[in-house]
Amino acid sequence: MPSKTREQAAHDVACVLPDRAHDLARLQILIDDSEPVVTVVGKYNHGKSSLLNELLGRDAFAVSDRRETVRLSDSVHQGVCWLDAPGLDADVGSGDDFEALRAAWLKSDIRLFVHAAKEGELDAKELLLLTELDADRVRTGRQTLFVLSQVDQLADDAALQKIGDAIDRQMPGIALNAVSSMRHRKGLDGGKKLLLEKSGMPALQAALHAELARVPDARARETALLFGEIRDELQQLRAARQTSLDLLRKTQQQQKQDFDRSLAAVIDKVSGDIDAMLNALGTDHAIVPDTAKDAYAITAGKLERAHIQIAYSRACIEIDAMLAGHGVIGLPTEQHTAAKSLNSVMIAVMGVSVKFRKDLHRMFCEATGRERMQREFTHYYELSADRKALAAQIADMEAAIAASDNAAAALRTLETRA
Ligand SMILES: Nc1nc2c(ncn2[C@@H]2O[C@H](COP(=O)(O)OP(=O)(O)O)[C@@H](O)[C@H]2O)c(=O)[nH]1
Ligand SMILES: [Mg+2]
Repeated sequence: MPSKTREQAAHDVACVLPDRAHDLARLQILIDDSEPVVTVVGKYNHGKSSLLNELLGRDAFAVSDRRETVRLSDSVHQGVCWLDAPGLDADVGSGDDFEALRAAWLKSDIRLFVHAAKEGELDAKELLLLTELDADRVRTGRQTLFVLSQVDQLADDAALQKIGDAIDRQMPGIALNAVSSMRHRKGLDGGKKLLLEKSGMPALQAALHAELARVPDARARETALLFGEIRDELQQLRAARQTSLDLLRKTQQQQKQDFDRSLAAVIDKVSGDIDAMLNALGTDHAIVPDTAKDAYAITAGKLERAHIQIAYSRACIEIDAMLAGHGVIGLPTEQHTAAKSLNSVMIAVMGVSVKFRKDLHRMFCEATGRERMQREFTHYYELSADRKALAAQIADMEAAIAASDNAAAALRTLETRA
């Protein structure tokens, strides 16, 4: 598959599972299936670069007493890619070193953990890394060979024994692979077989070759493992998202049903009240205008208007309380006017005009009037902040599920072409 398509597919999966970005990068390397990669890890100046040069049989990597290896450098030799990584104690917080370490970690099939003999036992940082590497071996099958380097710097075999014992107490059962790059080089240059043997390098080389032979199997296993883990995680996430969506939709439906019912009930109730009030009235005095001499007098017209107005207010208050209970409080912002007191759903639906008998009758006692209230309050209900937020949540969840499906398809693309 073109690497562009593959990158896009890996990206689609990582969008949904950002924590898997590293695994996906590793999978792409595994799919590439290039030469097995051997990486050195360990602290700086412990002889990592020298060791690689001896294993390769040529000076491919820079050896120095100073901090040398910052960038990752590689050399392909006899079907193996050798990677020289910066020292563990490199300033991992800063760009190059960190990138190089990350790349080394990502690419390597086999790690050579190098520890200089003269340093004695492992320090906390080395122990931690070795433990992590071991956990990674258990998970992905990638191997780490421990290498006790620069053993020529020890006084005698007793000193070597002592350090070996100390390290064994720290990492029980660990194979030491004691080597000296210096002896190996001298042995080669001088044609001294015994020195070559004593360098420990042939034994390490044999151990390494055995591990290299296992790389194809290990890679197949790791590929299957990573695909399996990611597939499972995608499925679980998809299922969890579907459950959330179902729940949100159910809530949305339930809320709407409750609202419809409450609204119908309150309209029934206030319509009944208004109907009873209107039926109990006698002659309509409200439309008889008051004259100037009635300014301070109580007239039948004023009483009638007050009576009607109070009944109407009561009905409005009951509806308003029901609406507030369902989160219908203000108007949607795009409907706001400069007069703040008018920005309410009650006013938008009921208007501000003074109501007379025929108005109340039309609004509350005729089917069309009640249907209009039901329809318009429902309209504002759906525009209320909570309802809109819920609708937005549902839309987000639907998008998340679509992304999950997209990721699952992308993973299958990666898997079938792997
Ligand atoms: N005596 C001795 N010195 C070594 C050996 N291997 C490396 N060195 C020296 O240790 C220093 C650091 O080596 P290098 O390979 O650059 O270490 P790195 O920083 O871990 O890559 C250099 O001066 C090397 O010459 C060895 O086996 N014996
Ligand atoms: Mg180096």
